[in-house]
Amino acid sequence: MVTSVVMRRGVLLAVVTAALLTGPLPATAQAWQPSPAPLEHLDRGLVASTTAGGVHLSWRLLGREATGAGTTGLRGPDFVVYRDGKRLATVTDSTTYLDPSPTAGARYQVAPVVHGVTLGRSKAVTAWTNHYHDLPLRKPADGVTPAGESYTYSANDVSVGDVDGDGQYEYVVKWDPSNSKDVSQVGYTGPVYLDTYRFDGTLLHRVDLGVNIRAGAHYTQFLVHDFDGDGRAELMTKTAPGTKVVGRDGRSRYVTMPREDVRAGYSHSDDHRLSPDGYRDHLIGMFRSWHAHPEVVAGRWPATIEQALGIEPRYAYPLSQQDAAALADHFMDVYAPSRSANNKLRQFAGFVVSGPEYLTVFDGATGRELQTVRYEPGRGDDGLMWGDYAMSRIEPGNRVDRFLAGVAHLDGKRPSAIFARGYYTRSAVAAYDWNGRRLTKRWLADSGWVPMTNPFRDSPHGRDGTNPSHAKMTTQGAHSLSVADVDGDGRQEIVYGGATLDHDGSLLYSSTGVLPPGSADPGAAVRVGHGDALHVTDIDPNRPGLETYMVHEGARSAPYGYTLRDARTGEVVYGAYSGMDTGRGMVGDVRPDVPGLETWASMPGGSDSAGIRSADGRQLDTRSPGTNTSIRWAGDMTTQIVNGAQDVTPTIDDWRRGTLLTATGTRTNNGTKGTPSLVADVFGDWREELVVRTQDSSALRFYTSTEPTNRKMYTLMHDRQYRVEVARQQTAYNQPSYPGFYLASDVDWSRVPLPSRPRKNTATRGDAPVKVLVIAAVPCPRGWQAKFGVSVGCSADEVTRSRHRESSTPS
Ligand SMILES: [Ca+2]
Ligand SMILES: [Ca+2]
Ligand SMILES: [Ca+2]
Ligand SMILES: [Ca+2]
Repeated sequence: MVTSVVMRRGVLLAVVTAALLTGPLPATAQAWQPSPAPLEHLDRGLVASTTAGGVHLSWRLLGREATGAGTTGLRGPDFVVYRDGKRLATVTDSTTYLDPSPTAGARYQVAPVVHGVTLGRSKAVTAWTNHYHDLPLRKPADGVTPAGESYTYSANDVSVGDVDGDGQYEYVVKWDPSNSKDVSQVGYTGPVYLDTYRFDGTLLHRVDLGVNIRAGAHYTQFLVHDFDGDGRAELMTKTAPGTKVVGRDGRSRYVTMPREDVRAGYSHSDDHRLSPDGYRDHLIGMFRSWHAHPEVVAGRWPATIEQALGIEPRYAYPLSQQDAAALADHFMDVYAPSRSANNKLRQFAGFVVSGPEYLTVFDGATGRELQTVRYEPGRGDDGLMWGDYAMSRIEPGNRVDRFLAGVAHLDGKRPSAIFARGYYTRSAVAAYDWNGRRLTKRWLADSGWVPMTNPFRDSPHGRDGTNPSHAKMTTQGAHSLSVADVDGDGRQEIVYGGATLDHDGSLLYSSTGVLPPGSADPGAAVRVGHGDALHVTDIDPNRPGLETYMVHEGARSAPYGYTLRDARTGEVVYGAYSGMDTGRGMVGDVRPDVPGLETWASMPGGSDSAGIRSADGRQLDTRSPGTNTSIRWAGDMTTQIVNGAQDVTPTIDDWRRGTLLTATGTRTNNGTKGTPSLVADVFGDWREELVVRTQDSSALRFYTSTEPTNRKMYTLMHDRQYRVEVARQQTAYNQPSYPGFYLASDVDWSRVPLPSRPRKNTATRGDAPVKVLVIAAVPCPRGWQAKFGVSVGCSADEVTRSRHRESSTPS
């Protein structure tokens, strides 16, 4: 079957075989690999930085410009470099150039040369006055909490998207108050703001999340991505009553509350933050309704609070206000401290455990609210059902308020937004599609509640949830998530720590291991379990497919301190028991003399140091590099590490060569995590920029690598996995972003996928090849792909603009 598409006077006219329009798609058509999503439309990304040796220029090779493999990089257009309109050089083997004798105020441009024809020049740029660029920020005013504590702001995580469709990224900056909290820490926080800036520092809008969203790494996960394919990125995040946007006109507008919430008496002036007295009242209310709790009614929980707390019967049920108050006081002053001296519930303040929870899509350019829906799943309670009262550490508002977010091409075509809640016990992941008009839920993968016999004394971690299809998702999630096509069918999966959700939301696998001698329960088969660091890419190019490297927190209850697993099956390739919380781990090409990416984990205690391991598990060194985050900085495609945390100046360090950059005057974020605001290929060549805040948060500082390179590679943002990994970098404990293929110093260029050529479908299909005409240059009009089926693709590409290109769908 042939689908042909012609372009006439700028209007797309589709002439499609009648069967496609009038009848159901033939079986073979339904088995076709989905058309890949259009590549993000990016401009040339030319930047010029001033170095000791001259002006260093760096620009993008776009995904569709790469035409094949060479010896040190991909083939593609040569580039002519212009200075003040005059031809300066032609660059063939990279997308960088050093002008050794620059003139003051010179304007640089580059233009690709395709088949001997010089195509359009990029926008002209002048050199930065330094080797870095500062984007000035508008720091929010200091504030004071209801408890009288003052707080200030510093710039925190950053995400990027082209919000206005001009091919240049804008920067969404999360402002973190100095009193932001981990979910286990009590106290009030200042509100969180999300600012959107142009690269020149123009503030487009500010989202003020308001008092009902607590500040901290686990609360606000913000997605910046073009979800509807109109070429402009949206902003999606969890919101609440009181969330408003301040636009460029200075006017502020609240998000839209569902009518039923307005009728129920909620308003944007609500303050649901608990005071210590408020928490006592909350507990009294919880106890007063104990007899009616579904778990009590069902006989799964003790019938009385006294039974649950292990004390003699004292009161009649339903509890009176007075009796419930007496029990609440007993709980806070006697029972809780008896479980742990750290249980200081009289000081419990600042948490939000009631009130509506929303998810809002904002227009990226204006901040206009596009749609607000209820956040799914809702908290249900203050954490009681989530096990927050069950363990020795009583921490209401903890497990219930663990949020993650990401972007995934679940259908192989359009990106969906992923918003998750919970990973220690109940674990739920929701996928949403935004089509420009409406948010629709694609699926909700939910483990269901983890059953307990007594919510005040139990060990719910590692126990199956009550939803049979996703029961084994529990306790596997990490403090981040990864998105990768682990089974090679063109559709991306959600790697939820130790478990992976298939593109349709079904549970692909949940990894387990056997507890070794010396562990909590030798011989038992248990989940690999939660961990703080997660990396998914082709770590070992000699093994088929992608691998997952993760560290695990379960100590003596976890079969491994770290694992390298087959990302398709979840089976452990190698790993080691640690018996303690193994908190950090990283992968990267730090030993170019050894094939594959190396792996290393922090195994506290000294003698049990994991050191550096090769991709196939051989120990290469007993020492290991840092674990805060990695960066692609060197010209030879090895991996460097960003070091520095808290008040330490960040550095970029190479395992063999030492410090390559000291980012004087800047700081990393998130305390000991020491994460930059962003590490991503946001402009210039394929290398990653280091984006950090200045020490006083007056600016975001961009460092771009000026190390010489002879590697020619398209922008990593044109790799689908890398792009969505950047979108999720901000989530909770920031993790590096990886492409969906092996990319390191010993890369086999013939195995680097070319975005201009659809990849072979590795799934077994057995269908005959089908001719498909792909139109380059025009983003698919909304709904167009759905209308004409999977056989038609559109893309944006400035070089092949207005050309028709024929390609063959993979068989
Ligand atoms: Ca833009
Ligand atoms: Ca959009
Ligand atoms: Ca897949
Ligand atoms: Ca592999």
